[in-house]
Amino acid sequence: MTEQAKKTVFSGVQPSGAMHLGGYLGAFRNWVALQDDDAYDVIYCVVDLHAMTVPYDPAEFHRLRLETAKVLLAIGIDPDRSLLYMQSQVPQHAELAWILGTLTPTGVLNRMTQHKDKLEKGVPANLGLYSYPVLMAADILLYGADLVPVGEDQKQHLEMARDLAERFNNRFAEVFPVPEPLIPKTAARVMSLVDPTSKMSSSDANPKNRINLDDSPDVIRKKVKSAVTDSDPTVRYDTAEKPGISNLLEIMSSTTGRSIDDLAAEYATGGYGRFKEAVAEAIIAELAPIRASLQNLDDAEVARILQKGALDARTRAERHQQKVRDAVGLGRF
Ligand code: AQP
Repeated sequence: MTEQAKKTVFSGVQPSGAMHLGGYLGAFRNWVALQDDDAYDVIYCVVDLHAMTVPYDPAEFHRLRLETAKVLLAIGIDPDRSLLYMQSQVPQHAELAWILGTLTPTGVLNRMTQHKDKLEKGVPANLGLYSYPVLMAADILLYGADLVPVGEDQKQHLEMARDLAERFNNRFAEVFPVPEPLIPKTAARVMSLVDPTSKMSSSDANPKNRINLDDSPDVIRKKVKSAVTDSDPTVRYDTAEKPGISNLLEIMSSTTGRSIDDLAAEYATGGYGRFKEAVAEAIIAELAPIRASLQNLDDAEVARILQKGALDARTRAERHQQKVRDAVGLGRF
């Protein structure tokens, strides 16, 4: 298939902490599937500018940026088939965010739930956090992406990116395709193991809330064993009454490829202990190849891949961004 006939895919991940099973099942696994499909031209980014919207330690942040890229490579992102780079090394992201910001009504930003959730958790209010969805829209639109593989938590932001593409096209010129989200049917929102009514997250202070992609089998068994459930020992899918068990069913369905009904029928009786053991083994089997690949990756090699990725991404971004500048009246003299 020619490059032009391919659909462009874009997605990003924040280097905000250990990468976990939620992001993997909700998004990264789809990243690899799209890379392996010849119909798509795929671009994946470590969105470090986004991660600066919450308090962080610069030295730790520097390490996490490289570590995040490393985990993506271990998951199966292949730099020969995917464009992989660091957001901050492509200045066009910030430039487009400014332009899109001038088209964003503050009323729309006020309705975004993610920054409100963060403020409730004690993150200091700042302009970057507030305008996070505008930068995310810029990330996606910068390459004229058609498809964005994300978890369900990003649905509202994706809607805003679509809205901004349409606003821009109507106001100036047809520059942007209107991107579609790609959200998996199962495990689109993996929940915390400690509080199954909130999502599994790298920013949660309690590390037991999540399974990290590099957790050892023993740690995975312990975390699943202590996952919060309920006192009725029947395994059945009911997100209102049994959020913990429903979450484990989704995880097991997504990691084994078996349907939730099938799993619920097999584990309905026999107690939570037996079911949890099976869930833990399914996760361990899914993550084993990632852990093994991680051990073989060398920091210098990852840095080299990111440097090459940034060069290619700058060239591509600049090509598209020139159309934006021309459309808004910022073209060259
Ligand atoms: N729990 C989840 N279930 C399904 N998908 C998820 N994603 C994240 N958490 C889940 C998806 O993973 C991609 C990367 O998201 P991110 O970089 O925002 O991940 P994070 O560091 O885990 O996010 P945090 O710490 O929870 O930060 P906030 O609070 O900012 O979201 C995305 O496609 C996301 O949908």
